[in-house]
Amino acid sequence: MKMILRWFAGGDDSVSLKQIKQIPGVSGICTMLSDIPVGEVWPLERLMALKEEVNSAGLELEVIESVNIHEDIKKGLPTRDRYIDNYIKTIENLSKIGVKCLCYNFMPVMDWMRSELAYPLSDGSTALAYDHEEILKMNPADIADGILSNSKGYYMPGWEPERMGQMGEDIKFYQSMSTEDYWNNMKYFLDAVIPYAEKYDVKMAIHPDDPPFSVFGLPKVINSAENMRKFLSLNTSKYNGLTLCTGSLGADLNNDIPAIVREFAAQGRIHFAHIRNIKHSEDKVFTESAHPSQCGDLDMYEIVKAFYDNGFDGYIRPDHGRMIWDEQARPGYGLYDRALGATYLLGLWEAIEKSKK
Ligand code: DNO
Repeated sequence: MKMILRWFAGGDDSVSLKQIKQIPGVSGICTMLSDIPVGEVWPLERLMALKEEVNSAGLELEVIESVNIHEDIKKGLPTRDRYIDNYIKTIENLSKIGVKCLCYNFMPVMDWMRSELAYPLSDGSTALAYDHEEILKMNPADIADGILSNSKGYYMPGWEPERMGQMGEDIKFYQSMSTEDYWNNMKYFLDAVIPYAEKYDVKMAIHPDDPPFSVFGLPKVINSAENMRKFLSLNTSKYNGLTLCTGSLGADLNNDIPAIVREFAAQGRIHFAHIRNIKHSEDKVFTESAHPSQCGDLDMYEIVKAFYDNGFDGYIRPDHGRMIWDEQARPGYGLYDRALGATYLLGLWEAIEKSKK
């Protein structure tokens, strides 16, 4: 297992590589080139410079999060082949700089979604929060505005402003698409890309839908054990795997996260884990919380143990943190709470490991 942190390249992060290097036990980072338009090839020279920057801070760059998927692929349009070819060229370039794992998602139109980015918690910190009723009262453009205008000027992953103008039309398109067609488009993508992921030794790790239930009638597919089983059976290569995000899946109270981890880790199909905790006040209403079990609904000991017991040898990152100690940073991605999260998760891992000896 390797513990990493998400870092935003190109001067778009309040957190420095030097600070990340000083978190005990963190060996590397995951990042992305957020200025390359979705669907275009990531140039090798840019990737080599990125690797040099990360390595010279004493950190590894073995994970990319994310190379986003062009909507034409998700829609199954004839133009998808051009974007799939570009995706394959990007995988080849990533392999040349030593990337081993590629996190991506297959969510239609919008990536993750929250109703608030700075919800006040009782300890005086703020956190990302979700309230389904609130979301349904807004229209998608308002949600995009809310996220982009509260991002404190940082790029918000998955919410590229240039795509937002298209949102209304895209949503209509997906509302009239059957979920089965959506699965077929996913299989088409996997069957085209996975052989190259194998060839270049880059493990593909899909991120679950966040939230894991439908909003605005959009198809949601990576949201439960049953659907993840279906996803993994679409293409049975080990290179077709999962980013197991505990907070995304945990937003559906029916998901038993330790059981899900046990099942898919034992099959060697989890390549990357995003570990965070959330606290529900009612169904589909939750705030993100600090990582420890006592702060949220998820039992982090059972989750980490499920990874350990099933031989997980991929990457883990503490996921979103609260904003604490007056930090000014990208919502969810400050330094302090994520550093506490990494330390806590590493502590659990060490205790579980030593208890077995
Ligand atoms: C949000 C992240 C997501 C995630 C993508 C993976 O903070 O968890 O944007 O990176 O869904 O493609």
